[in-house]
Amino acid sequence: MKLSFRWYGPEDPVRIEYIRQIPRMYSIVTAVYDVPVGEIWSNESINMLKEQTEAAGLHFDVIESVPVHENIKLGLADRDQLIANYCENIRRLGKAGVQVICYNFMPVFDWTRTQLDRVLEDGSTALVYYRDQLEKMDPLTGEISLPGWDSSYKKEDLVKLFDQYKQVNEEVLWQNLEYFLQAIIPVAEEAGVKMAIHPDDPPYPIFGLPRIITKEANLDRLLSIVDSPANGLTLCTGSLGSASFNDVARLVDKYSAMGRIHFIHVRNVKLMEDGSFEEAAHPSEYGSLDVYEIMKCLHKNGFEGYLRPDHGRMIWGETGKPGYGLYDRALGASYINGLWEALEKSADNKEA
Ligand SMILES: [Mn+2]
Repeated sequence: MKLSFRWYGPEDPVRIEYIRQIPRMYSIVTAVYDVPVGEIWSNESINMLKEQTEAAGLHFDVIESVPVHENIKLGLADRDQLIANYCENIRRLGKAGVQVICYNFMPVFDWTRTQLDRVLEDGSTALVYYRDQLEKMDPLTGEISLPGWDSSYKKEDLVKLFDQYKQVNEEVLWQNLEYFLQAIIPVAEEAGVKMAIHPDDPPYPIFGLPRIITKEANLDRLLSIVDSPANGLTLCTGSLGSASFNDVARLVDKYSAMGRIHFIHVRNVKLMEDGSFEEAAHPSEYGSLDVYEIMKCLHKNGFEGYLRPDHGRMIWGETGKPGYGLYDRALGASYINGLWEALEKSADNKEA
Protein backbone atom coordinates (compact mmCIF):
# COMPACT_ATOMS: atom_id res chain seq x y z
CA MET A 1 0.00 0.00 0.00
CA LYS A 2 1.41 3.36 -0.99
CA LEU A 3 -0.04 6.24 0.97
CA SER A 4 -0.93 9.33 -1.04
CA PHE A 5 -2.64 12.66 -0.55
CA ARG A 6 -4.50 15.01 -2.84
CA TRP A 7 -2.84 18.35 -3.39
CA TYR A 8 -4.34 21.09 -5.57
CA GLY A 9 -1.01 22.61 -6.50
CA PRO A 10 0.69 25.78 -5.28
CA GLU A 11 -2.72 27.49 -4.89
CA ASP A 12 -3.83 24.87 -2.35
CA PRO A 13 -4.02 26.31 1.19
CA VAL A 14 -2.61 22.94 2.31
CA ARG A 15 1.12 23.21 1.70
CA ILE A 16 2.99 20.30 0.21
CA GLU A 17 5.63 20.57 2.96
CA TYR A 18 2.89 19.85 5.49
CA ILE A 19 1.66 16.86 3.52
CA ARG A 20 5.15 15.43 3.62
CA GLN A 21 5.10 15.57 7.42
CA ILE A 22 2.26 13.02 7.58
CA PRO A 23 3.89 9.72 8.59
CA ARG A 24 4.51 7.21 5.77
CA MET A 25 3.38 9.69 3.10
CA TYR A 26 4.64 8.51 -0.30
CA SER A 27 2.96 10.20 -3.25
CA ILE A 28 1.08 13.31 -4.20
CA VAL A 29 -2.21 13.08 -6.10
CA THR A 30 -2.65 16.14 -8.27
CA ALA A 31 -3.51 17.53 -11.71
CA VAL A 32 -2.79 20.37 -14.11
CA TYR A 33 -5.52 22.94 -13.53
CA ASP A 34 -4.58 25.68 -15.99
CA VAL A 35 -5.83 23.94 -19.16
CA PRO A 36 -9.51 23.74 -20.25
CA VAL A 37 -11.05 20.25 -20.32
CA GLY A 38 -10.34 18.51 -23.62
CA GLU A 39 -7.05 20.23 -24.36
CA ILE A 40 -3.48 19.01 -24.14
CA TRP A 41 -1.55 19.64 -20.92
CA SER A 42 1.71 21.46 -21.51
CA ASN A 43 4.92 19.62 -20.71
CA GLU A 44 5.97 22.73 -18.77
CA SER A 45 2.97 22.48 -16.43
CA ILE A 46 3.43 18.74 -15.97
CA ASN A 47 7.13 19.10 -15.26
CA MET A 48 6.62 21.98 -12.87
CA LEU A 49 4.23 19.86 -10.77
CA LYS A 50 6.68 16.98 -10.87
CA GLU A 51 9.55 19.20 -9.73
CA GLN A 52 7.52 20.75 -6.91
CA THR A 53 6.46 17.31 -5.74
CA GLU A 54 9.93 15.81 -5.85
CA ALA A 55 11.48 18.87 -4.20
CA ALA A 56 9.14 18.15 -1.27
CA GLY A 57 10.46 14.59 -1.09
CA LEU A 58 7.33 12.97 -2.49
CA HIS A 59 6.52 10.95 -5.61
CA PHE A 60 4.60 12.30 -8.59
CA ASP A 61 2.83 9.02 -9.31
CA VAL A 62 -0.90 9.68 -9.38
CA ILE A 63 -2.99 12.12 -11.40
CA GLU A 64 -6.53 12.89 -10.33
CA SER A 65 -7.99 13.60 -12.74
CA VAL A 66 -7.55 13.96 -16.43
CA PRO A 67 -11.18 15.00 -16.98
CA VAL A 68 -13.15 13.56 -19.88
CA HIS A 69 -14.79 16.16 -22.13
CA GLU A 70 -18.61 16.07 -22.18
CA ASN A 71 -18.60 15.59 -25.96
CA ILE A 72 -16.82 12.24 -25.49
CA LYS A 73 -19.50 11.16 -23.02
CA LEU A 74 -22.17 12.43 -25.40
CA GLY A 75 -20.52 10.73 -28.40
CA LEU A 76 -20.49 13.90 -30.52
CA ALA A 77 -18.71 14.33 -33.84
CA ASP A 78 -15.61 16.00 -32.43
CA ARG A 79 -14.88 13.18 -29.99
CA ASP A 80 -12.07 11.68 -32.07
CA GLN A 81 -10.05 14.88 -31.78
CA LEU A 82 -10.82 15.11 -28.06
CA ILE A 83 -9.80 11.48 -27.55
CA ALA A 84 -6.58 12.09 -29.50
CA ASN A 85 -5.83 14.94 -27.08
CA TYR A 86 -6.62 12.67 -24.15
CA CYS A 87 -4.20 10.06 -25.50
CA GLU A 88 -1.49 12.69 -25.82
CA ASN A 89 -2.01 13.61 -22.16
CA ILE A 90 -1.59 9.94 -21.20
CA ARG A 91 1.67 9.76 -23.17
CA ARG A 92 3.03 12.96 -21.65
CA LEU A 93 2.13 11.89 -18.11
CA GLY A 94 3.65 8.45 -18.69
CA LYS A 95 6.85 10.09 -19.85
CA ALA A 96 6.88 12.15 -16.63
CA GLY A 97 6.74 8.91 -14.62
CA VAL A 98 3.06 8.94 -13.69
CA GLN A 99 1.81 5.45 -12.76
CA VAL A 100 -1.94 5.92 -12.36
CA ILE A 101 -4.49 8.28 -13.93
CA CYS A 102 -7.86 8.64 -12.23
CA TYR A 103 -10.85 9.81 -14.27
CA ASN A 104 -14.60 9.52 -14.20
CA PHE A 105 -17.42 9.21 -16.70
CA MET A 106 -20.20 11.05 -14.87
CA PRO A 107 -22.38 13.26 -17.09
CA VAL A 108 -22.27 17.00 -16.34
CA PHE A 109 -21.71 16.91 -12.59
CA ASP A 110 -19.07 15.20 -10.56
CA TRP A 111 -19.81 14.47 -6.93
CA THR A 112 -23.10 15.83 -5.68
CA ARG A 113 -23.78 17.05 -2.16
CA THR A 114 -26.56 19.25 -0.83
CA GLN A 115 -24.50 21.03 1.82
CA LEU A 116 -20.76 21.42 2.33
CA ASP A 117 -20.66 22.70 5.88
CA ARG A 118 -23.16 20.69 7.88
CA VAL A 119 -22.30 21.09 11.58
CA LEU A 120 -21.97 17.69 13.23
CA GLU A 121 -22.53 16.88 16.89
CA ASP A 122 -18.91 17.56 17.83
CA GLY A 123 -18.83 20.96 16.11
CA SER A 124 -16.88 19.79 13.07
CA THR A 125 -18.41 20.36 9.64
CA ALA A 126 -18.87 17.83 6.87
CA LEU A 127 -20.26 17.38 3.37
CA VAL A 128 -23.72 15.86 3.35
CA TYR A 129 -26.37 14.70 0.92
CA TYR A 130 -29.89 15.02 2.22
CA ARG A 131 -32.77 13.74 0.12
CA ASP A 132 -35.15 16.48 1.22
CA GLN A 133 -32.62 19.17 0.30
CA LEU A 134 -31.98 17.53 -3.07
CA GLU A 135 -35.65 17.39 -3.96
CA LYS A 136 -35.86 21.16 -3.69
CA MET A 137 -32.99 21.66 -6.13
CA ASP A 138 -33.34 22.20 -9.84
CA PRO A 139 -30.07 22.86 -11.64
CA LEU A 140 -31.94 24.34 -14.61
CA THR A 141 -33.80 27.03 -12.74
CA GLY A 142 -30.91 27.52 -10.37
CA GLU A 143 -33.16 29.11 -7.76
CA ILE A 144 -31.39 27.00 -5.22
CA SER A 145 -27.71 26.72 -5.94
CA LEU A 146 -25.93 23.41 -5.63
CA PRO A 147 -22.75 23.66 -3.66
CA GLY A 148 -19.44 22.79 -5.22
CA TRP A 149 -20.14 23.02 -8.89
CA ASP A 150 -22.89 25.51 -9.66
CA SER A 151 -20.41 28.16 -10.69
CA SER A 152 -18.67 25.94 -13.24
CA TYR A 153 -21.48 26.19 -15.81
CA LYS A 154 -23.49 29.13 -17.10
CA LYS A 155 -27.24 28.62 -16.99
CA GLU A 156 -27.61 28.47 -20.77
CA ASP A 157 -24.77 25.90 -21.05
CA LEU A 158 -26.53 23.68 -18.56
CA VAL A 159 -29.84 23.88 -20.39
CA LYS A 160 -28.09 22.90 -23.61
CA LEU A 161 -26.20 20.02 -21.96
CA PHE A 162 -29.33 18.60 -20.35
CA ASP A 163 -31.01 18.80 -23.73
CA GLN A 164 -28.12 16.89 -25.37
CA TYR A 165 -28.26 14.20 -22.69
CA LYS A 166 -31.90 13.49 -23.57
CA GLN A 167 -30.49 11.33 -26.39
CA VAL A 168 -28.12 9.49 -24.04
CA ASN A 169 -29.63 6.74 -21.96
CA GLU A 170 -27.49 4.32 -19.93
CA GLU A 171 -26.90 2.02 -22.88
CA VAL A 172 -25.72 4.87 -25.11
CA LEU A 173 -23.45 6.10 -22.33
CA TRP A 174 -21.98 2.58 -22.13
CA GLN A 175 -21.34 2.61 -25.88
CA ASN A 176 -19.60 5.98 -25.59
CA LEU A 177 -17.46 4.72 -22.70
CA GLU A 178 -16.57 1.63 -24.68
CA TYR A 179 -15.51 3.73 -27.67
CA PHE A 180 -13.33 5.84 -25.38
CA LEU A 181 -11.72 2.84 -23.64
CA GLN A 182 -10.96 1.02 -26.89
CA ALA A 183 -9.01 4.09 -27.95
CA ILE A 184 -7.19 5.02 -24.75
CA ILE A 185 -6.30 1.70 -23.08
CA PRO A 186 -3.76 0.58 -25.74
CA VAL A 187 -2.12 4.00 -25.42
CA ALA A 188 -2.01 3.66 -21.63
CA GLU A 189 -0.47 0.20 -21.94
CA GLU A 190 2.25 1.55 -24.18
CA ALA A 191 2.87 4.53 -21.89
CA GLY A 192 3.13 2.29 -18.81
CA VAL A 193 0.17 4.03 -17.19
CA LYS A 194 -2.78 2.41 -15.44
CA MET A 195 -6.16 4.05 -16.02
CA ALA A 196 -8.40 3.96 -12.96
CA ILE A 197 -12.04 5.00 -13.29
CA HIS A 198 -13.70 6.60 -10.26
CA PRO A 199 -17.23 5.45 -9.47
CA ASP A 200 -20.15 7.82 -9.74
CA ASP A 201 -20.83 9.75 -6.57
CA PRO A 202 -23.45 8.96 -5.38
CA PRO A 203 -23.83 5.78 -7.44
CA TYR A 204 -27.24 6.34 -9.03
CA PRO A 205 -28.78 8.76 -11.55
CA ILE A 206 -29.42 12.31 -10.38
CA PHE A 207 -31.55 14.97 -12.10
CA GLY A 208 -32.44 12.46 -14.80
CA LEU A 209 -28.84 12.16 -16.03
CA PRO A 210 -27.59 8.59 -16.56
CA ARG A 211 -24.90 7.12 -14.28
CA ILE A 212 -23.30 3.74 -14.93
CA ILE A 213 -20.21 3.26 -12.74
CA THR A 214 -22.36 2.39 -9.79
CA LYS A 215 -22.46 -1.27 -8.73
CA GLU A 216 -20.86 -4.67 -9.05
CA ALA A 217 -22.49 -5.82 -12.28
CA ASN A 218 -21.48 -2.55 -13.93
CA LEU A 219 -17.92 -2.66 -12.60
CA ASP A 220 -17.66 -6.18 -14.03
CA ARG A 221 -18.92 -4.91 -17.37
CA LEU A 222 -16.47 -2.00 -17.32
CA LEU A 223 -13.48 -4.27 -16.65
CA SER A 224 -14.52 -6.70 -19.37
CA ILE A 225 -14.70 -4.00 -22.06
CA VAL A 226 -10.92 -4.13 -22.29
CA ASP A 227 -9.53 -6.96 -20.22
CA SER A 228 -6.21 -5.36 -19.41
CA PRO A 229 -4.57 -4.27 -16.14
CA ALA A 230 -4.39 -0.81 -17.73
CA ASN A 231 -8.19 -0.71 -17.53
CA GLY A 232 -8.73 -0.55 -13.79
CA LEU A 233 -10.49 1.09 -10.90
CA THR A 234 -10.18 3.92 -8.45
CA LEU A 235 -12.23 2.24 -5.79
CA CYS A 236 -13.84 5.04 -3.80
CA THR A 237 -15.29 3.52 -0.64
CA GLY A 238 -17.39 6.58 0.12
CA SER A 239 -18.92 6.84 -3.37
CA LEU A 240 -19.82 3.17 -3.67
CA GLY A 241 -20.74 3.11 0.01
CA SER A 242 -23.34 5.83 -0.27
CA ALA A 243 -25.83 3.30 -1.60
CA SER A 244 -26.89 0.37 0.59
CA PHE A 245 -26.86 -2.07 -2.36
CA ASN A 246 -23.04 -2.01 -2.45
CA ASP A 247 -21.15 -4.24 -0.02
CA VAL A 248 -17.96 -2.21 -0.18
CA ALA A 249 -15.60 -4.58 1.64
CA ARG A 250 -16.65 -7.43 -0.63
CA LEU A 251 -16.08 -5.29 -3.72
CA VAL A 252 -12.65 -4.30 -2.42
CA ASP A 253 -11.85 -7.96 -1.84
CA LYS A 254 -13.04 -9.06 -5.27
CA TYR A 255 -11.37 -6.38 -7.37
CA SER A 256 -8.11 -6.23 -5.41
CA ALA A 257 -7.81 -10.03 -5.74
CA MET A 258 -8.18 -9.49 -9.51
CA GLY A 259 -5.40 -6.88 -9.44
CA ARG A 260 -7.72 -4.27 -10.93
CA ILE A 261 -7.71 -1.69 -8.11
CA HIS A 262 -4.85 0.71 -8.78
CA PHE A 263 -5.99 3.50 -6.50
CA ILE A 264 -8.34 3.51 -3.54
CA HIS A 265 -10.05 6.41 -1.78
CA VAL A 266 -10.78 5.58 1.82
CA ARG A 267 -13.48 7.50 3.60
CA ASN A 268 -16.46 6.65 5.74
CA VAL A 269 -20.07 7.65 5.21
CA LYS A 270 -23.05 7.43 7.49
CA LEU A 271 -26.05 6.19 5.54
CA MET A 272 -29.56 7.08 6.63
CA GLU A 273 -32.77 5.17 6.09
CA ASP A 274 -34.05 7.42 3.32
CA GLY A 275 -30.82 7.20 1.29
CA SER A 276 -29.37 10.45 2.63
CA PHE A 277 -25.80 10.34 3.87
CA GLU A 278 -23.24 12.32 5.83
CA GLU A 279 -19.49 12.11 5.38
CA ALA A 280 -18.01 10.92 8.65
CA ALA A 281 -14.67 10.62 10.41
CA HIS A 282 -12.61 7.73 9.02
CA PRO A 283 -12.83 5.15 11.86
CA SER A 284 -15.46 2.43 11.35
CA GLU A 285 -17.57 3.35 14.37
CA TYR A 286 -18.45 6.76 12.91
CA GLY A 287 -20.08 5.56 9.73
CA SER A 288 -21.69 2.69 7.88
CA LEU A 289 -18.47 1.24 6.45
CA ASP A 290 -16.21 -1.27 8.17
CA VAL A 291 -12.88 0.35 7.34
CA TYR A 292 -10.92 -2.36 9.17
CA GLU A 293 -12.57 -5.00 6.99
CA ILE A 294 -11.75 -2.98 3.87
CA MET A 295 -8.08 -2.68 4.86
CA LYS A 296 -7.98 -6.37 5.78
CA CYS A 297 -9.13 -7.30 2.27
CA LEU A 298 -6.48 -5.08 0.69
CA HIS A 299 -3.81 -6.58 2.93
CA LYS A 300 -4.89 -10.16 2.31
CA ASN A 301 -4.67 -9.58 -1.45
CA GLY A 302 -1.22 -7.99 -1.27
CA PHE A 303 -2.42 -4.57 -2.42
CA GLU A 304 0.49 -2.54 -3.78
CA GLY A 305 -1.44 0.32 -5.32
CA TYR A 306 -2.04 3.84 -4.09
CA LEU A 307 -4.38 4.75 -1.26
CA ARG A 308 -5.46 8.17 -0.20
CA PRO A 309 -7.64 9.28 2.67
CA ASP A 310 -10.61 10.84 0.94
CA HIS A 311 -12.72 13.79 2.07
CA GLY A 312 -12.34 14.76 5.67
CA ARG A 313 -14.39 16.97 7.94
CA MET A 314 -13.28 20.49 8.81
CA ILE A 315 -11.92 20.39 12.33
CA TRP A 316 -9.81 22.50 14.70
CA GLY A 317 -11.00 25.74 13.11
CA GLU A 318 -9.40 25.00 9.76
CA THR A 319 -10.87 26.78 6.74
CA GLY A 320 -10.35 25.94 3.10
CA LYS A 321 -11.65 23.67 0.38
CA PRO A 322 -14.58 21.65 1.77
CA GLY A 323 -13.52 18.03 2.20
CA TYR A 324 -9.87 18.84 1.55
CA GLY A 325 -8.51 20.32 4.74
CA LEU A 326 -5.23 19.03 6.12
CA TYR A 327 -6.16 18.00 9.64
CA ASP A 328 -8.92 15.45 9.30
CA ARG A 329 -7.41 13.85 6.23
CA ALA A 330 -4.12 13.54 8.13
CA LEU A 331 -5.99 11.88 11.00
CA GLY A 332 -7.49 9.52 8.42
CA ALA A 333 -4.00 8.73 7.09
CA SER A 334 -2.75 7.99 10.60
CA TYR A 335 -5.70 5.72 11.31
CA ILE A 336 -5.04 3.84 8.07
CA ASN A 337 -1.34 3.53 8.95
CA GLY A 338 -2.34 2.06 12.30
CA LEU A 339 -4.66 -0.50 10.77
CA TRP A 340 -2.00 -1.43 8.24
CA GLU A 341 0.75 -1.93 10.82
CA ALA A 342 -1.56 -4.16 12.87
CA LEU A 343 -2.43 -6.20 9.78
CA GLU A 344 1.25 -6.56 8.83
CA LYS A 345 2.29 -7.65 12.30
CA SER A 346 -0.54 -10.09 12.84
CA ALA A 347 0.32 -11.67 9.48
CA ASP A 348 3.99 -11.96 10.62
CA ASN A 349 2.86 -13.61 13.84
CA LYS A 350 0.83 -16.15 11.95
CA GLU A 351 3.84 -17.06 9.83
CA ALA A 352 6.16 -17.30 12.83
MN1 LIG B 1 -13.43 9.45 -4.20
